[in-house]
Amino acid sequence: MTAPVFDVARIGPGEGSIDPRTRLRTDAPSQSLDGCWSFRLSPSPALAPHDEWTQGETEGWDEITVPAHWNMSGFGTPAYSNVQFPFPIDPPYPPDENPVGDYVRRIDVDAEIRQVMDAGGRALLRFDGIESAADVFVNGIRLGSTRGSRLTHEFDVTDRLTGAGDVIAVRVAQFSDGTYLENQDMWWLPGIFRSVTLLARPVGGIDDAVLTGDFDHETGHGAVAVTTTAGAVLEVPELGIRVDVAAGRSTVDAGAVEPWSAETPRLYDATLATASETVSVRLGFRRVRADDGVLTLNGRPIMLRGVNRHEHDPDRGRVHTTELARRDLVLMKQHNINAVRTSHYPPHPELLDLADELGLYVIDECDLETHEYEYVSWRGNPSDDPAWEASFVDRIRRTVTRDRTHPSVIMWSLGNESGAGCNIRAMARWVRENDATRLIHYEGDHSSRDTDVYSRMYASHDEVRRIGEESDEIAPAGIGAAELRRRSLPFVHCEFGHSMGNSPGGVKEYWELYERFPRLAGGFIWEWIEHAIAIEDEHGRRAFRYGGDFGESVHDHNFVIDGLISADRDVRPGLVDYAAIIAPLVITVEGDRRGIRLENRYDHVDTSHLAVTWRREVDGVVVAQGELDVPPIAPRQRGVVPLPAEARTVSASSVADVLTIVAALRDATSWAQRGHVVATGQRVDAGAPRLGAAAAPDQGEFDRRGRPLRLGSLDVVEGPGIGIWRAPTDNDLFPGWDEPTLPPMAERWALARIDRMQTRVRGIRPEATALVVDTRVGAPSFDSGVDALWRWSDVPEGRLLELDLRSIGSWDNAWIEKAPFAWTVDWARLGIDVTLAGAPVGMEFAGYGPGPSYPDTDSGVHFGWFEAGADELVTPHVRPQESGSRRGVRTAVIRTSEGAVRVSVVGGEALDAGVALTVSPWDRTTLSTTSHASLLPAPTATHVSIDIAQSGVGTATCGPGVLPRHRLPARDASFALLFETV
Ligand code: IPT
Repeated sequence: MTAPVFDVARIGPGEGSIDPRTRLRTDAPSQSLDGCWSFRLSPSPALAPHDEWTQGETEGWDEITVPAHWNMSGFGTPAYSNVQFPFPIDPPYPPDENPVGDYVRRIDVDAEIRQVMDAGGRALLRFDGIESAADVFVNGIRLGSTRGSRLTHEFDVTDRLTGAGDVIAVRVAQFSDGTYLENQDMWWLPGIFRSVTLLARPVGGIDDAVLTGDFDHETGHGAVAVTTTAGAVLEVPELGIRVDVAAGRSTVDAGAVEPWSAETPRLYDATLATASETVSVRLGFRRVRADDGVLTLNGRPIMLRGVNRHEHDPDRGRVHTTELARRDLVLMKQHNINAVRTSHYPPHPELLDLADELGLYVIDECDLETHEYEYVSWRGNPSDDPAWEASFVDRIRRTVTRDRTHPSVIMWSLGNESGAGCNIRAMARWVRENDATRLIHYEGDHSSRDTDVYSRMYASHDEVRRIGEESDEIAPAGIGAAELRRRSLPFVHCEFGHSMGNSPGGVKEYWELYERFPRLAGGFIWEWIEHAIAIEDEHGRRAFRYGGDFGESVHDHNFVIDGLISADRDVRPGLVDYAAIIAPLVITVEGDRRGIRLENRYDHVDTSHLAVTWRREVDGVVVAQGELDVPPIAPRQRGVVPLPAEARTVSASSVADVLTIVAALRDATSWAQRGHVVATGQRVDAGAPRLGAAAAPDQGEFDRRGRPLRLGSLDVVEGPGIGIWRAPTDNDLFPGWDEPTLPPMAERWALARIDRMQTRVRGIRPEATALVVDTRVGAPSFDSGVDALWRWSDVPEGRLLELDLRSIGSWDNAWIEKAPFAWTVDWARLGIDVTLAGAPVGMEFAGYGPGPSYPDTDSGVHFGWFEAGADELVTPHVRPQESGSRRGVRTAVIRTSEGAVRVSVVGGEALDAGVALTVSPWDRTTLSTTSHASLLPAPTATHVSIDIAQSGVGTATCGPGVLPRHRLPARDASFALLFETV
C-alpha cells in the first residue's frame, strides 16, 4: 500500500488524534521512542516518494536522532526571519520548495506495555513536538496528522500494533497551512524536535485528571479541585488526605496549608489512584486574581519581574535538555527574576515542573503568531476568518489541557502578535469555559475585550506612566463599558527592555513606574536567550552565527541575538543590571551614614531569610565589617536600621572610603548557595589624591605634535586624541520608537562625520611647569568640533595631564540638506583615545564594576577594587560593537603584553564622578566594520578610552532610544589625570 497524498495546505487542526489530555506522571508503562530513526529528505511534498516506506522499506536512507531538527543535523541549513514571511502570503499554501522529512522506526513493543494491551488496555503514540505538520502511520496505515508544532498529539495505536517489528512512520513537512499561524520571531527549524513515546493505558486507569490547588487567604485553608475520568483515591499524605473521589468534578477540603508562590514554592505530593493506575501531581495551593486593577496572588499584590523565554540551544535549536532548562531557571532565580512568559508557544513540559519547584510565575503562551499579516495591513488575517476557528481553538485547547495542573502557570496567553478577531475571541471563550484558575493574557488586541489584564509591548515610559495614572488615551471607539473595563485591568508590559547587543537602557526608569502605580504589575524583558547558532568555523573554532549566515534570501540579520544571556548561557551585563533593578530588597545608606533604609519588595515573605552585613573599605583595604541586626520587615514594608560607629566613620583616603551593605541568603535554596547576594547598597566617599610640585617635562619625550611617546612603561602607538564617537551598538543603528522619523544615532554620527575626526595642532608652548599643547579636532566638511588644551607636566608621582575641552560650532543638523527634521548630533562620549603597545592582558581598577556599565545601565555595578582578565575587558557580543566601559573609575592599572601604566583621576570634574575607562583589544573602526565576533582579528595593540562623559545605550532596537537624561549633548569639560609607571 502506498501513502495517501500528503496534504499540507488544508485549513484546520490535525486529525485522527485523541482528545488532548492533561500531562500527568503515571506508573502506567511507557516506552521512549527517542533515539535513532531512519530518515529521508525530499525537496517538496510533490517529490516525496510514494513507495513502501510506511511499511519499513528504508533501504539507502540516512539516520537521524529524534528529537532533533533535521536542518541542525546535517540535512539543510537553518533560516531566520522575524515578521517578514519567507514565502508569499497565499494561505493555506506553503511554498513548493518545502522540505519533507520521512522518519521510520521499527519497534518491538515493551513487554510491560504488551501485558497491558493483552489485558484489554490501550496504547497511545505521543508526539510532543513536530514542526510544522506531520502524517503519522503505523504498519502502513495512516492514523492522522498533526498541526501545532509545539503541541502534543496522541494517537490511539491499540489496534494497529502487533507487538513485534511494528513500523512507525512519520512524514513531516517544514511548511504547511499551520505555518501561517506560526510566524514567531525565531529560526525556522523543522522536524520531530520533542520526544516520541508509546504509552500504555491500563483498563480501569485514569485516562485524564485535573488536580489544582486553591488557597483561601482569609482562612489559610486549601482545597483540591479534582476532575477525573475514573473514580479514584486521592491522597496527599502530608495533609493527611485520603479520600475517594468519583468520576467527574469534586472539591476536597485540604485544611490549613502553606500556599505556593514564586517566593515560597511549597509543593505537596498528591496521588490519584485506581486499582490499575496511580498518577501523581505536585500540588501547589494558590489563587490568582485581577482584583480591582491589581494583580494578586493569595490575596496579595504581586509584581512580575519577568523575562520572555524561547527554547534555544545553540547546538540543537529548540530541542529541550533538562540540563539547559534547569540552568536557565536557576540563573533566573539567582538574578531575582520571578516570572517567565513562554514566548511564543508552550515550553517543553518539564520546564513547568521546574518552574513549580523553583518558584517562577509563568505566562503559558499558545503556539500562535500571524505576524506576517502586518506586511499586508492585516488583510485576510486568519485570526478574524471563521474558516480558521477550529485551528485556533484546537491550539489553545492543547495548550491549556496539557499544562493545567501546574501551580506556576498563572495566566494563559492566547498567542503573540496575531491581531484581533473572532478566533481570538473563540479561544478566550474556550479558556473561560474550561479553566477558571488562571487569568487570560493576550497583547495583540489592545481593547483587552477578552483578557483579564491589559497587556502591551514596548510602550514608552511616558505611556506606561499614563497607564499607571489611568490617564492614557481613550480607545477610538470612545469611553463605553468595554473601554472602562480595559482601564480597570492590571497592566502587564509583556515585552520591554529589548536586550539586543549592548542593552537594554532605561529599564530602571520603567521599574520606578511599576513600583509607583499599583495597577502596573511589572513586565517581561525581551528576551532571555540570544538565539545564536553555533558552528565550527574554518579554523575549527566554535563560532556564533545569525540570520543571513546560511544563505537565506529573506532574513532579519542579528535581530535574533537579543538576550540577557548568550546562547551559551554566559551572563550579559544587561542581566546584572536587571537583577539589581528588580532586587527584592532595596538598601539605601543615609547620606551621613547614620543608618540604612531597607525596602522589602518581596510580595509574600519577610526579610528574615536574609543576612545583612556591612563592610568598610578604605583605599581597597577592609577596615571594619559586621552583621546588622535587622528585625524582620514584612512584605512590601520598609524599615530603618542604625549603623555601628565603625561603619559611620569616614577616613581620609586617596581613592575612596566605601561603605557597602550586602543582603545575602542565610541558607542554601534549590537555586542558590548560602551567602548568595540578593541586594547591595553603598555609600562612596571619594578621596583626594595629593600631588607634589609640577615641573615642565622633557620635550624630547613628546612627538612633534606634542603627544607623549610613552605612558607608564608602554609605547604610545597612536594618540592620545579626543574622541566623541563609539562603535555603534545595535541600539545606535535603529531609530528609537520615540523618534521614529529621525535617523538613528549611528547615522547621525556618520552624517556629522564624528567617526573620522581630524586633529590640527594649533600650537605647542613650553611653560615654566608644563608643556601646553593646543589642538582643534574637527569633522571633515564642518565647522564643528572640540578644542582641547593639553597641559603636560611632571610631578614626583608621574606624568600629569590637565585637559580642557571646549565644544565648538553647531551640533544641529542645519547643514545636512537631506535631513527633513531638526535634530542634534548628541555625542556618544567625550574623552581621550590612546592606543598602547601590546595586546591587552587585563586591568585592575578602583571604580564601579566588576562588569561594564553605561549611564542608563548602571544599577548592577558597585564601587570596588576589581580585576578584569583579558577576556573580561569587553563583552563578546555576537555582532561586534561598543562595550566594556567601567564607570566611575578613580585609578586603574592597564596591562598589555608589553608592560603597564597606571592612570588615576587627580582633578577637575572627574574628581567627583571618576572617568569611564574602556580597554579594548580592537579599535572602533574594526569593531564597527566586522560582522561577527569570530571574524575579529587577533589583537595586536590595546585601545584605551578615558571618558569624562558618555551617552546611555537605550533600547531603540525595539522601544525608546536613550532617555534625554542619559544623552550627551555637546559640552565642555575639564579634568586631570596622572599616568604612572608600575
Ligand atoms: C515583538 C515580538 O513579539 C517578539 O517575538 C520579538 O520579535 C520582538 O518584538 C523583537 O525582538 S514584535 C515587534 C515588532 C514589536
